[in-house]
Amino acid sequence: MAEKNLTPARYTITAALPYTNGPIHIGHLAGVYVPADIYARYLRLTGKEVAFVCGSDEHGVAISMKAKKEGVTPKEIIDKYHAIIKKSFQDFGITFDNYSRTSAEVHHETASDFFKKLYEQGDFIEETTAQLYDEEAKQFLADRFVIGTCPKCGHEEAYGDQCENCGSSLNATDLINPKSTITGSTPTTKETKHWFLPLDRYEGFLRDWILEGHKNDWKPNVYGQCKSWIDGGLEPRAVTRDLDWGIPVPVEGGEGKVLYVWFDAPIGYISSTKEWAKREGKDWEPYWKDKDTKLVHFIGKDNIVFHCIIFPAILKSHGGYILPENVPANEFLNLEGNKLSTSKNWAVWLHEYLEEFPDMQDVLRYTLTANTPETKDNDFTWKDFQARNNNELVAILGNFINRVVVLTNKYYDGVIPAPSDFTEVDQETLDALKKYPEVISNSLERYRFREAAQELMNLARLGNKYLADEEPWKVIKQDEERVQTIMYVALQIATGLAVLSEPFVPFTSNKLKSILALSTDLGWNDVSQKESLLPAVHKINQSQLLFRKIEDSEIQKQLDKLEATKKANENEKKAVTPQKETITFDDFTKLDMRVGTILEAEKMPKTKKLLVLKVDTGIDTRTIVSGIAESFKPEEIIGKKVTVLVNLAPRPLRGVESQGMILMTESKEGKLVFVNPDEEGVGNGEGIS
Ligand code: B3M
Ligand code: ZN
Repeated sequence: MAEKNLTPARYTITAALPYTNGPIHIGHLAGVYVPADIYARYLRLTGKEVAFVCGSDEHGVAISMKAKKEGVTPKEIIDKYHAIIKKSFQDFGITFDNYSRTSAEVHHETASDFFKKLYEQGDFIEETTAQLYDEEAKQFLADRFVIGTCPKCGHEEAYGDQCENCGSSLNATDLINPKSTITGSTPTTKETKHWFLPLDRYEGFLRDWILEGHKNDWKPNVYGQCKSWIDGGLEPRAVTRDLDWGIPVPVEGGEGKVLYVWFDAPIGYISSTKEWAKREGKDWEPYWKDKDTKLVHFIGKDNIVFHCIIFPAILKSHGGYILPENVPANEFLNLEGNKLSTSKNWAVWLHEYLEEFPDMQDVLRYTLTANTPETKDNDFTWKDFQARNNNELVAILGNFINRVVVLTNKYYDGVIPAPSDFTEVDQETLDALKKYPEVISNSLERYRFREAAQELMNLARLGNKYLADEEPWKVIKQDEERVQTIMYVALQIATGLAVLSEPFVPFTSNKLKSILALSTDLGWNDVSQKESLLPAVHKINQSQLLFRKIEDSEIQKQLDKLEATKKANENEKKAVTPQKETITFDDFTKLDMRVGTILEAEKMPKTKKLLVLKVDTGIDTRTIVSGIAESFKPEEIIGKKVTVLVNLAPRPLRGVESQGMILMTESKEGKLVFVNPDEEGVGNGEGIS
């Protein structure tokens, strides 16, 4: 039975290692990195010893595929995206104690040592089996090199190692109707040796550790997935691959093979901790081997099987390691009602957001926290982003702070006034303030980040209500002493917000601390324990706006950007419509295509799409009706050279006989364009062959 760590000596917090096959988007942030950072910041503020580690996941087929697609080497791909990802995390205020990368030497060593230990202990099954093979590409097909129908849930684009729809871990040979993603061909099979982790042998351990030990404290979505896999029957999983990119298999017979990326990647957390400890002059082992360490993995739901079943089995096999106390996996975030997609560019990319909304990291942090997909998939909309900013950050938090600071400077030149006797309301308000560290802690300790952020906003609401009820701007006229007490109480709330907001909106918290000239590093629990957070005679600085209003035009610009992406994707799909049936050369020679010039153009009355054109075809001047009115104004195409199919049988269109066809195609944005011999010197009547 798992012993619950009531007062951990230290915390090891891990965040899923992002693949370096693309930048970070809001789905990654909402699901993993913002919650993990909030939790790590909060723990540090409560005085806990924390190792918050992450790094780039640089092996695996996803990298090889991206490299093939971009015509570069995998090394070039990982170097490009490792740098982009690492910088964007830094700029966004994600406070990893270490951000490493799995191409680092320390990781190759650590992962190889893990494999060798399990190999020497005889924990693997060494077996030659028939694996999927692409005869055209002369390559074994594993992981993302093959897609097919998931045998568990029927999802038609499951990968060789995992189904992202139901999260199941798969063997490629499990897929129904597999297709190579390299050539599109149907794979054959070919014998090859691999090393298998016999997950079935860990059933007893997993039942006890998870199904018994964590039935009350793991999130239902996580517990439920683990239960269904364990009840569904665990099978041996290959932990090596026939690939040329990855960590070479470090044992006899491993030539030309590498470690399966999901064998090495989670060990990357340990490597990153080692790298950090070495730099800080600390010992890494207590963070991974001491039972008084609390280990928490922050991941998305598609990584549950690897973090709750496979990696713990590897740690258990190796021996001497602690197991995760919790794996609070989140569900997925969608964007404007559609699934986020790197390949379709349907995303809000972090590095682009930081360019387009400079110094507004906290608006995105707060909006993503408010929409964390904790128990079910959730949706990010730009309208909600604007509303969260304008109606909560500006109107509640920003407004309260601004009033407190402006009035303190106006009445007392920024010097905190000494309070006289507190009224009952004053005392109730101060007592309520002192409860907030515990209120927010309760939410955070249960990984309820949305709830925690709303409780923080409730503290700002408390401040606004207190000022609105006490009305210092009116009372000042008849009772100056009373106002001193009112402003003193309000300033304590403002200081409480400066401290408790740091995990959620750290950039704002820093700004607020400098406005309040807060020198001491007040801790989380000081807000409930200290008699006075901001003592009388302390002098604060001038007010500065914490947030600015976001205008409709800024949101519209983002929506237009997504609309253009949607159109491009539709055209991408359209552009690959299957080729028509083959025709003979004789068929082709029947087409008589000539260069023509548009002499006249006018809209066809009562239609949206049709223009009536007069075209000089070099043979004659004829009328042609063309469905281009939504892409061109009549006046803008007079004189335009065009390609005309002149021997198309005439046909009546809305009462006008059209004698031919002008050849058009469509741009990625969905606009019609002329198939156009616009070069100089091409005369009308020229045949087009
Ligand atoms: N690279 C991220 C993903 O599956 C994967 C996480 C590894 S955590 C060890 O999208
Ligand atoms: Zn599935």
